[in-house]
Amino acid sequence: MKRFCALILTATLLLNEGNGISTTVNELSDILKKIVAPCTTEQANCKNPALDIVFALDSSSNINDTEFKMQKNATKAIADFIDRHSPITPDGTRVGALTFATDVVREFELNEHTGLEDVLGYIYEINNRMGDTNIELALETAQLMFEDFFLEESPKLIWLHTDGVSNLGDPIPRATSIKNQGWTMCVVSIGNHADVDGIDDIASPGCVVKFGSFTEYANVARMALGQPQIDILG
Ligand SMILES: *[C@@H]1O[C@H](CO)[C@@H](O)[C@H](O)[C@H]1NC(C)=O
Ligand SMILES: CC(=O)N[C@H]1CO[C@H](CO)[C@@H](O)[C@@H]1O
Repeated sequence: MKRFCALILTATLLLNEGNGISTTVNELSDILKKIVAPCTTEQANCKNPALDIVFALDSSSNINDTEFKMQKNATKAIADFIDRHSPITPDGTRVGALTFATDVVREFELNEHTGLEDVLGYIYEINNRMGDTNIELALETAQLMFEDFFLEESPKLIWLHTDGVSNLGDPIPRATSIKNQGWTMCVVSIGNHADVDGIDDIASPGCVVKFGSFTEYANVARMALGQPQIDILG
């Protein structure tokens, strides 16, 4: 009980970081559960599906190395959360990752790492780069990553991070076509954005999460997983 109260207190304190309204631990975990574990307790013969997930990490110039590390830490916590509900196995959930700046690097493919530890290790190895914020190309590449190792039966999720508004091309038509295929687009928005509407147009309904900083995102993601907060200095 004491621990539970401490958790609520920390969650409330976290809300005050940054100026916008941040996503809470409960909200983040509800959003993730709805996607990765759609079965409710009332559904007797429901089996949570194996998913295909592509993490898109923003590595544009305005993200420094500390922030990029926090972005990776948060991504690892999200991967861990997903694995608990929908295990990453050779026949189960598959995870790929890309980084985007002016260009895009396919960091690892959906068929490359078939266990949580491997996925976490390879997320850790991803390097920060430099450049603009090309969300359009990130989405196009994520779509290709699904198509190159296509599994009809697995629901698709793009978990895209960005700390800025896309400044190369228009991502909305691509996002719309992805959503029209029945795939889910979630956007993690970091910082205080003028163009919040743009982000809402990219994301699937109800799948925008917002944090004042990458550290806050990492802390909320870890708390959703039931892990202690990280040292801010990392
Ligand atoms: C990185 O950015 C964060 C947030 O803007 C800032 O607090 C931190 O001092 C920066 N770190 C470095 C090493 O520049
Ligand atoms: C930069 C940073 O805070 N890294 C942390 C990420 O999470 C692991 C545990 O999963 C910590 O050990 C790192 O210090």
